[in-house]
Amino acid sequence: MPSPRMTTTTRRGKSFGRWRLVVLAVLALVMGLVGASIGSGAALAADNPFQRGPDPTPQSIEAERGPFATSQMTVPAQSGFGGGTVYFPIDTSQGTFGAVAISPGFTELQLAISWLGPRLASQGFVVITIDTLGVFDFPDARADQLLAALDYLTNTSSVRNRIDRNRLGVMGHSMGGGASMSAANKRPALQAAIPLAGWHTTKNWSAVRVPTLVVAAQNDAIAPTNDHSLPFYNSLANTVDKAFLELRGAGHNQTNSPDVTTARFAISWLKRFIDDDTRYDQFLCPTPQPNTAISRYLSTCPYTP
Ligand code: 9J3
Repeated sequence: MPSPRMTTTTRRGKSFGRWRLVVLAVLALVMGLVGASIGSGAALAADNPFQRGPDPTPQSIEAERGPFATSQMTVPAQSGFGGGTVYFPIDTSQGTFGAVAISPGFTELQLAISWLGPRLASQGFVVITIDTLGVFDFPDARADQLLAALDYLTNTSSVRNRIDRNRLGVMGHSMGGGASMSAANKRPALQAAIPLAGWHTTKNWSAVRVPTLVVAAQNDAIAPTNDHSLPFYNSLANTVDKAFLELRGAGHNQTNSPDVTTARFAISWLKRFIDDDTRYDQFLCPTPQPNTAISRYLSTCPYTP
């Protein structure tokens, strides 16, 4: 015969079991709602506050223009760099954008890299293509000028409020590419560096911590791949997110006019590392195979989460 104490215990047990059922039902309902909202694009966008623009496709990263309408303005020569052109998305409804400064090479003016201005800005970046103080400036001087251009963009320019000062990158052609390596070395807070047919007397960039995409030209007689881009890439630590893209059949000046392969990978790299936008991982990893446009590709895929 059950003791009163056991009866009480049983009653409390039943009572607790009922409450537990209610609690579990409510929990299941809440988790179901949370799960449904995680599955929606809106919640994913909110998960990464830096994501800009619609889901990318192979067509969207190769297109002459991305989803953002852009405007541009001329910057007169400054104390730290020779002036340039700023290309920026007109839309201010999505928050700030990352920014990229781009330097031309030895004897070149910004015209050599101008095509990248609207091409990258229309994907959701503020871009400044610069002239250097002197067309004969060497890479380390160009590096200081890339950094001065970023400081101008974020501190002084009329588009400064459109820019997230913590999400900046550098690019450049030839000595401007060497400058990109040097700038990454000087300013580890940069989020991306992309030298194009880079040229620098320094081959050891093992101190660089900035995610770096090294773009080389297969038939480069001015900055031969094996003397510049490949040693740059190999010297970067394996713990750094990095890639090496060699453009098949290309000469030193391939990237001085619109190049779809360069655009495809540069856009993906800037999106992935300046915007932390993992929607672009699909274009970077697994390591792309050689094809009609790519003679060699090396990477440290998969990249840091
Ligand atoms: O910026 C470049 O095109 C590098 C050219 C070059 O060979 O410079 C040698 C002094």
